[in-house]
Amino acid sequence: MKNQPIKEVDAVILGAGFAGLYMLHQLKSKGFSTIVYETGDGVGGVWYWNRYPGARCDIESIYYNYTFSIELYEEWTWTSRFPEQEEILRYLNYVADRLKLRSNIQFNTRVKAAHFDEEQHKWLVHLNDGHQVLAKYFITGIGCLSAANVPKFQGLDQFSGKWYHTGHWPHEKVDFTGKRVGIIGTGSSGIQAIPVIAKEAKHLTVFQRTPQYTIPARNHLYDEDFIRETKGNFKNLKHAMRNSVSGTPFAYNHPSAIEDSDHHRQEVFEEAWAQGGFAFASTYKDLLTNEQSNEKAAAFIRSKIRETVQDPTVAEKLCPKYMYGTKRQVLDSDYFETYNRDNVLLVDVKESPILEITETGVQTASDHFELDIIIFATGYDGMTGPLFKIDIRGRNGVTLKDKWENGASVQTYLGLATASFPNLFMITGPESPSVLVNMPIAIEQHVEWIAQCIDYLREHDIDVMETNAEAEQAWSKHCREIASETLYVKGDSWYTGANIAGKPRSFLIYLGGFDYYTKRCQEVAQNNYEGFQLL
Ligand code: N01
Repeated sequence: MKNQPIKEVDAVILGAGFAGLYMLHQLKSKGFSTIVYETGDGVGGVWYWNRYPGARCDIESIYYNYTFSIELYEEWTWTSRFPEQEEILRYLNYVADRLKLRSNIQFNTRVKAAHFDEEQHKWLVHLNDGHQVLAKYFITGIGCLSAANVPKFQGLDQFSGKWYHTGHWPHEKVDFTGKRVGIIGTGSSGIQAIPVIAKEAKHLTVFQRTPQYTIPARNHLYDEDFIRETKGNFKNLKHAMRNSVSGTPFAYNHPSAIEDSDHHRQEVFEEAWAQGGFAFASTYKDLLTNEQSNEKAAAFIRSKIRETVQDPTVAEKLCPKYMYGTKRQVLDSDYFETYNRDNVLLVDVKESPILEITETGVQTASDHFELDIIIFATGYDGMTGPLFKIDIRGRNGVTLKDKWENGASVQTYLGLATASFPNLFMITGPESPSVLVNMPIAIEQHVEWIAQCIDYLREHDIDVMETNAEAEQAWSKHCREIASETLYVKGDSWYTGANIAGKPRSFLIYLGGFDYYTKRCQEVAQNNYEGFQLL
C-alpha cells in the first residue's frame, strides 16, 4: 500500500450516526471535501449496532430527532412515543437518502489511527485496509457508548453455545424458542431485552450484579391529531429544546423533594410514575444534589418494586440500595412483572459471583447454570473508551491516551478540543453535556459550532486551530467543580468509569446545563475563538 497515492480531503469524520451524518451535511453544504468512515455496512451508529430484542429509545421520538430542518421534521412521522431501534434506524436511513449523503460515506472501514503531521499541519488517517488519507480536520462522531465491554470471564472460549453482546447484535434474528438463555447485566440494555426474551425462551436466567431504579416507559402509539399538532408546533419545540437544560422541552416541576409535604410528594411521584418516561426524573430539582431528597425518590421506586414482584425474596434482590439516578435512569416495559413468570430466574452475582463460563453454561460461587445462549448486556467503556480504541496522536507523537493518562486526567476545552491536538474536533466529547442531554440536540449544537468554526478558519486563512492549555485546564476544573456538587460522582456507573475493571474513576459530563453551555460556546466563537490559538 506504501506506493499508493494518498487521498486528500478537507475533513475526515468518524462514524455515520446522528453526529457523523449531520457533520457531513454541514461541511458538504459549505463546500468542504469530506469523507465519513464507518465500521458498519450502513448508517445509524448506535442504532445500527444495537439490534437486540426490545431495543428502543428512552427519549420521546418527537424530541429524539434532528431539528435543523423543518422539512425533515415535517416529512417524517414517528409511530410511537418510544420507537423501536428498527424505526430509528429507518429514520437515519431516510435522512442519509434525503440529504444525499451516502456518496461521501465509506462503509465497512475502520479508522485505526490518526496522526497529526506537524510539517503539513494535516492529519494522516490510517484505515484498516492499509490506505491512508490526509485531512486538514479530523472530527470524531463516534458517540460515548460504542466501545462494548465483554468482561474477561475465564472460559468464555470453551462455551459450546452461542453468545452475544447487546451492542454487537447480529443482523439476522436470534431464535430463542426452546432455548435456555442467560443474560448478564441489568442496565438499560438488559432491562429492555429481558421481558422480550422471557416471552420467547424456554427459560431465562438473569445474572444481576446491581439492581436498577427503572421507571415504566408507558410507550403508546401516537394518533394523527397529536402528530399534526406537534409538527405545527415545530418552531416552538425547537426553540424550547435548544434553550433548555437537558435538550428536551421539560423543566423541573418542583424545587425540593425533602421540603415538600409527604402527601404532596407522594402525589407528585405517583403522577410521574403514571406518566412514564423521564417525568419522574424531572419531579424535583434536588434529587441529584440532596441525599435526603434522593432517598425519597429511591424509597418510592422500591415500594413499586415490592408491589409488583410477587415473591418477596426476589423483590428484595431487585430493590436498589444506592442513590437513585447515579446510574442512568432506565425506562422499561414490564420489567419487574417479568420476574413473576415461571420461566425466569434471578441470580444475584454480587452474593454469589460468576467464577467462570463453562462449556455448558455459567458457574457461580454457589451453582452451575446450564445454558444454550449467553447474552452480555454488560455495557460499555464509556466516554473515553471509543476514543482510546483509535491510535490518535497529536504534537510530538503523543497519543490521546497518554496525554489523558489512560483516562485519569482528561482535559478538554468545552469537550470539543484538547491542547496539542490541533484541528481535532470531538462531537459530544468528554466534558461536554453529551449523554445527560437529549443526544440529537447536543449533537446539532456541536456540529453547527464546528462547521461555523471551520468556515471561519477558511475565511480568515487560518491553518491551525489549537486550544490553549490554560483554557482547557480552566474548563476541566469548572466541569469537576460542578460535578462535585452533585451525587453523580458518588455513584458506581459507566458515568464514573466504575463499570470497567481498572479504569480510572472520573466523571466527564458537563453538568452546568445545556442552555448555559450553548451560550458559552457562542461567546467563545463571537470572541474570535477565545481560548484557542489561531495560526
Ligand atoms: O450498560 P450498563 P447498558 N459481571 O453499563 C453489569 C444507553 N442505552 O448497555 O451495575 C456481572 O448500564 C452491570 O452491573 P453493575 C444508556 O445511556 C440506552 O445497559 O456495573 N455484571 C450492569 O448491570 C445506558 O445507561 C438505551 O454492577 C456485570 C450491566 O452489566 C447505556 O447505554 C438502551 C459485569 C451494564 O449496564 C449503557 O447501558 C440501551 C460483570 N463483570 C442503552 N460487568 C435506551 O435508549 C457489567 N455488568 C433505552
